[in-house]
Amino acid sequence: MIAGIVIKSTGSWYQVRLEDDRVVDCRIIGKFRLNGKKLTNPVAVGDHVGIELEADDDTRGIIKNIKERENYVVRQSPRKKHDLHLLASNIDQAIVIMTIAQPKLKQGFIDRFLLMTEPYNIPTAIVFNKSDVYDEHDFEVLEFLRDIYVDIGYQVFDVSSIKGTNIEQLQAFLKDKTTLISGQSGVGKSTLVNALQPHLELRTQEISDYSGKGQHTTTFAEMHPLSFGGYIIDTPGIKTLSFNNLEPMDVAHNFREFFEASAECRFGGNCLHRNEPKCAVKEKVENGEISELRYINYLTLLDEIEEQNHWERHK
Ligand SMILES: Nc1nc2c(ncn2[C@@H]2O[C@H](COP(=O)(O)OP(=O)(O)OP(=O)(O)O)[C@@H](O)[C@H]2O)c(=O)[nH]1
Ligand SMILES: [Mg+2]
Ligand SMILES: [Zn+2]
Repeated sequence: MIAGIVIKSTGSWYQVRLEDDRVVDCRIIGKFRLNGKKLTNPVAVGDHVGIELEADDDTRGIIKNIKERENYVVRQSPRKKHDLHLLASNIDQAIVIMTIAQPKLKQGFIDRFLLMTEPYNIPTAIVFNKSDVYDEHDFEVLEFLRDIYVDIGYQVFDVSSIKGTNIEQLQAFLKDKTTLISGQSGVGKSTLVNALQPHLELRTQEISDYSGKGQHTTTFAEMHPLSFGGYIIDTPGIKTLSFNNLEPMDVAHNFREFFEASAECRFGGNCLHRNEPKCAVKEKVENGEISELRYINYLTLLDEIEEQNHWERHK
């Protein structure tokens, strides 16, 4: 058995980088599950695997086992809602790329994304891209959001991948770490990776194709080495994030400032911060210590999950 790391996943083939830097195309045999649930992609970029080379071709191999993951980022599969889809595993940190203009901001996406990285305490930065096209109002929105997230301990960057603005700051953040980069389609993930590491020349959307919807330009997750140290994992754009794999209490526990405040709720860690008496979260929303926007997003997520779960249990 030879040890390696999965650096690209196409769904049927996996590229595995061996310790001597050779890259081998691998397939899998057998089924792998996660917490009893089926995975649409049993092996994720970042997985440490054991492979066996094909007898007649040492550029090809078979993945025999996956080492236990230190952490992973998982979502409800966009294609099969009862299955799970792994975005990546064994990462040091994550970046969610947003933009306030082109396409129009969907701020709720940030809190949904954080629901994937909080369970493992994966440090996550929020990067607002395309600052070159922001008008005065867009910059106000940027500062409003920056305050909310910096206040609860997330790093926030604003960059222009096209103009190169603040790219050095982000390079310093990435240095010597393995970072997952994710976000909605068209926000400029691949363009940003190209700005961070120019020789890569990843494919990006043509300006003329730009419509805010439609095709994903990046179709497979792939890990790239950074010349200044570390790795970056570019991923296909996410359309929407839903969470029928979570319970309402998981949401409560993974909104970090709500969890912290719950020590003072009458029902403590069992409080859903909705209609419960003596709820510290609701008090803090009222006096402005907790962001109202976060609270509204939270309630929306609870409703959504309860509705889905109700439907599941009564069908
Ligand atoms: N004005 C401006 N446009 C940008 C910037 N970054 C990316 N774009 C444009 O946004 C469009 C989408 O960029 P991509 O890098 O392909 O986006 P992506 O997030 O990788 O998209 P998917 O691979 O489909 O998920 C392209 O037309 C880019 O030229 C930026 O900083 N400023
Ligand atoms: Mg892309
Ligand atoms: Zn409460």
